[in-house]
Amino acid sequence: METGKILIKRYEKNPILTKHDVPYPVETVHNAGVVKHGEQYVMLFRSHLRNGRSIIGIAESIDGIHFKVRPEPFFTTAREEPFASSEEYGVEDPRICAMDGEYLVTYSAYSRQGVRVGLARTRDFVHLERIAMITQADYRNVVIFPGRFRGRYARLDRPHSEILPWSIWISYSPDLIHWGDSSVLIKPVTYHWDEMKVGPGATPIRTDKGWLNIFHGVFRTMDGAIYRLGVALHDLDDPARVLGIADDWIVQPEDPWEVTGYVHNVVFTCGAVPEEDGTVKIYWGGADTVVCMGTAIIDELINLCLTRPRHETFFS
Ligand code: BMA
Repeated sequence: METGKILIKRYEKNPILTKHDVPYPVETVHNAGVVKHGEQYVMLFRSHLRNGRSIIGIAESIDGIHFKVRPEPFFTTAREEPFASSEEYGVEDPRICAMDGEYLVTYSAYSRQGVRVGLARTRDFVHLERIAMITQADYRNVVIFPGRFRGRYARLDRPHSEILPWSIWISYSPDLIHWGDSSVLIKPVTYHWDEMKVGPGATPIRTDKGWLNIFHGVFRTMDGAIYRLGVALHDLDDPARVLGIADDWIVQPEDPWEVTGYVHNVVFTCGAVPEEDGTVKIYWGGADTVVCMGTAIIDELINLCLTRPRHETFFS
């Protein structure tokens, strides 16, 4: 593959959603999970309130670009146990997985216990049923694969560790509630764009060559951290087998609303929608302040993983 080719075409009228599109008071509109539901694209997005805590809003669109935000948030901090005590500081960064006629929503839940990941389900994006907290403290970024592997569900997630830099792990579950058989798959690489941490981003996309995993990576500079997006390909039948992790990032903060905002120099994805024409719409938060969208050709992202893979791993 030609090196240096721009693989992501930013939508020319980015950002596609800002706080001014929201009919209730919020300070930001960012990290968004998006899925196709019937004829519509449904977006669940994170917003900061003026107390600094986050809630999840919902917006709908016919074309995946122009979204209309509903008058009320989709969900906020739970009022009842067993969820309330895990969500008292807010809910963040929703991911949506379409499976078996329903949508599984994973989100980060903050509380005095730390950060955990909650799982909820909806069939219609009207009623949301919380299922369980599916991690202990110090986990974020759970994306569930829209498929089963020898009868089990699989997810990517990102525990925090003082010893191993923030890395992407895989775990399995028979019932979506109890998870285990965990192993680490993708680690930061020293003096590389993801040296500080990596974490799952969008729900993995099934392709005929494998699962396309669009993740984020972070590099620490003297001016703070820079969040970028990268891609990896996982085996279709055995997602713990990583077929290739692209050496290059695919999106980095460049537009003014990605470089400057609530947290500067951030592009952060929670969702991407594959289209029938072989393209994918990737949604990312810009500077934790607005929602942006770009398109890519899925085969080009796969090629990047396979033809320009990183050879060095954290331990090599
Ligand atoms: C991460 C999360 C994301 C956020 C990113 C950049 O740790 O909090 O929600 O987009 O930092 O601030």
